[in-house]
Formats: sequence, C-alpha cells, structure tokens
Amino acid sequence: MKYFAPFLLVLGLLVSLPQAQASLATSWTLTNGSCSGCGSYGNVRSFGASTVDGGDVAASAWADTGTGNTLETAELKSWSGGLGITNRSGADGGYPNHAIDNRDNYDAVLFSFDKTVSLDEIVIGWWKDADLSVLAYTGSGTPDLAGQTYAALDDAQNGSMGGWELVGNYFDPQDSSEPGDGKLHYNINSGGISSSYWLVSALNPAFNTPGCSSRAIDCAPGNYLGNDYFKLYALAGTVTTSSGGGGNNTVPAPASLLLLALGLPLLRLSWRGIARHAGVPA
Ligand SMILES: [Ca+2]
Ligand SMILES: [Ca+2]
Ligand SMILES: [Ca+2]
Ligand SMILES: [Ca+2]
Repeated sequence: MKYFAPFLLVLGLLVSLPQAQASLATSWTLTNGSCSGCGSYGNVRSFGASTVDGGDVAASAWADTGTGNTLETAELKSWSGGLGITNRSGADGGYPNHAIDNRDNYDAVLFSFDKTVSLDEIVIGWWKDADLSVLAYTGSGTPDLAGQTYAALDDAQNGSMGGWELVGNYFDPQDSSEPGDGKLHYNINSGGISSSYWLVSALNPAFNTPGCSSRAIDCAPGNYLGNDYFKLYALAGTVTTSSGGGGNNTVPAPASLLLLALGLPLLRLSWRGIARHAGVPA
C-alpha cells in the first residue's frame, strides 16, 4: 500500500492545481465613469466592474453617418438613464435622438473589455421603444469600425470577413422584463459567446440572419425600425479570469509543468517500489 502514496501525492497535487481559467459573475453600471475626449466625437467613457477582478470596460459611440453609410465616431453622452449617442448628422442632438436610436442613422456603442466576457444581460435605463441588435467580435486582433459598413462587420453577411458575429436581435417587450426597478432587462446571448468586444446597436437590419422572414430567426422587421430610442444603463455577464498567468486567457503552463516535473520523480520512485515488490526490473 505504501507504494501508492506517491501516486496519491501526485494526484493530489494535480487536483489541487488552480484552474487555468475561472469564471466570475460581474456587472458594469454605465452611469458613473471617467471620460477621455469628452465634448467631442470619438470620446471614450470607462467604467469599472462591480466585483474585484471583474475588469474595466471602455465605451465609444459610432453611427453610419459617413459617405456610403460608413461608420464614423460619434459622441457618447452620459445621462441619468445611461449612455446616449449624438452622432454627426445635425439633427441627432435633440430629444429623443440624443439617445441610442435608429431614426435617420443607426447608432451603436462599442464596448471594449480588458477581460474576456460572456455578456448575459443588458439593462436599459430610459427608452421610448427599445429594440436592439447585439454583436460580439470573434475575429483576430482588435476590431476597427472606422470606414466600414454595418453589413460588412457581420460574418454571416459577407463570408467571415468582418470578424463580428450576431449575438441576437432583441425586442421589447417580448424579449425583455421590467422587474419593478423602472428599467428594461434583456437576457441575451443564449449561445454563450465570449469576447472582449461587443457592439450594441439600435435595432439594425444590417444584422438580419440571411433569409430571415420573422422575428423568431433574428429578423428586424421594417415596422420595428426607426422608432427605437434608448439609453444603456448597465451590462452584466461572466468574466473569464486567468490565474497565475500573464494576460487574458493565459493558461499558467509553467506552473503546471513545474508540478509535473516535481511529480515525475515521485512516479519513478513509486514504479521502482512496485517493481521491486513484484520482483521485476524497474
Ligand atoms: Ca442618437
Ligand atoms: Ca437619430
Ligand atoms: Ca419594440
Ligand atoms: Ca422598434
């Protein structure tokens, strides 16, 4: 029996290894943050997480106000109900276009997290109508929205060139709840997509699933468009945190290898013991 002790020791070490990645439920309230470049297009607002180690998120505003409906930066404004967008078209600053809207142009917020996040909830703090589209970046590197069209972002539309994936189109009140706090809550991302980059747009037909003919398969029907005005109050989801490694998603391989290296001599010793016991060469 004593020969099995080293085996048990090694097994114990392996079982007690910290998980390469751990998950942490976190939320980000989007009403009090810091702002860089405020008062101009292309400003960035940053927000901390509700939990230690939840990481920060930076938000910027975009709209298809460029030539040929290409994307340009807009101004991301902070209101008591949450984030709104004033884009470069002259009429977008007044009520209710000061919100994130799809009247005349399509407004969208780009969220850049410093961790990998699987968002599962979007909270709207102010709205008239609040149908919305959500995408996550699953391409390589860092997404660059400037000069692109919305349709070019979506892999389903252009043969996997844009790097973005439709998470879903969501409709109030069908896909949202209002649990008595005066806010709309959407449960999103039933597919469990993870990314550091998320795009939340006023409902946008550029992101329809090809061939869609009804809401049930992520279609944005024409009569749902042009009347959506909302402010983003909070996001919630699960953060993938790394332990023992360097950056995001880093598997602590050196630690694992070290423990394995420690364990191998023990295994060898143990095999010698068994071999001796059984009278065979080790
Ligand atoms: Ca707007
Ligand atoms: Ca507008
Ligand atoms: Ca609606
Ligand atoms: Ca609508």
